[in-house]
Amino acid sequence: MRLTAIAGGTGAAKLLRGLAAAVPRSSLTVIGNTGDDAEIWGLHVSPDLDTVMYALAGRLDAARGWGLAGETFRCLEAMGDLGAETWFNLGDRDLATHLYRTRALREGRPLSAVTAELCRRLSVAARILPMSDEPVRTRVRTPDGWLSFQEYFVREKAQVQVLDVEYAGAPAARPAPGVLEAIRAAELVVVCPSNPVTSVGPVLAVPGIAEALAAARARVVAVSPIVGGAAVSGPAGELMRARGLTVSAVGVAAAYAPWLATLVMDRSDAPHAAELARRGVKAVLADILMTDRDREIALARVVLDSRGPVD
Ligand code: FO1
Repeated sequence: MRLTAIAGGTGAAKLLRGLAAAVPRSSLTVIGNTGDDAEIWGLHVSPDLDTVMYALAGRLDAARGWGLAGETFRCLEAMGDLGAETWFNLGDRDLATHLYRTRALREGRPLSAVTAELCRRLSVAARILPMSDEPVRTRVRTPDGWLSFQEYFVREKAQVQVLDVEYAGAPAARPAPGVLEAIRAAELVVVCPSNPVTSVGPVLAVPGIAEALAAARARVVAVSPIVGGAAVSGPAGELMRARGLTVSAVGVAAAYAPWLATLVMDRSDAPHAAELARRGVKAVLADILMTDRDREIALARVVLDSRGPVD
């Protein structure tokens, strides 16, 4: 079965690990968010692409949910000694990925080609595509002005008020090679349990991607990142409010209208099923907290079972 997933970082990585355990890895294409990409110490960092890549390579740090397992931070310490900014924790081995990527980009190679090369080197059999080879940057407006996503999320620990969110560069960006084809050819499209505003939103902001989802012959199934009235992790709630979305399964479905067919959501959200049905979205109830590998696989199976003819 050809499976195409739209993914942010940590939450997506867990579901993708589950899916990769349940289907042949070569049948899985991941369209990754690059709105979080940042330049740190002159290096191009693609946190969501790397989180997914490391997870599928079996090398993701389990406790942090980003970066490499067994990482050290000696270079970060040394950069601090030199007076450089150290709020973004680049690990010593992770640095190799950013050095490799940055050099290749400076040689003029597109991000999609560099990502494919990194995946090959790390023996990742799934295909990971950046949403676009052109820069799209998520920016957050606060009472003190605009911040890049990483300034908001890591430096400010998401503790500042969010007034607005924008995807700078999106109108001029084109989907990376293979993105539209992967959506068209998929037998199932999965929107991972990622932040609808800052992880999936940038992907949908690239002209042509939302249209391809609306025209897809495959059923589009999303997994909710919201349980009750709060995000499973991170600032998704605050960001959804800033975009005028209610913080609930219904708000997630609204973010993905009109192409969402099925929303896999927590059992405790069963009362929202009727409202989703009115909006043409089928609710599937499941245990959506992926606290261990068995639960990742179990949720992946629920997602795979939810495919079928659109009714
Ligand atoms: N997240 C943090 O909360 N603090 C960090 O210092 C941090 C460093 C970092 C380095 C490389 C990388 O690939 C990811 C990193 N992340 C860090 C995660 C990242 O900021 C976010 O999880 C994503 O951008 C949101 O999906």
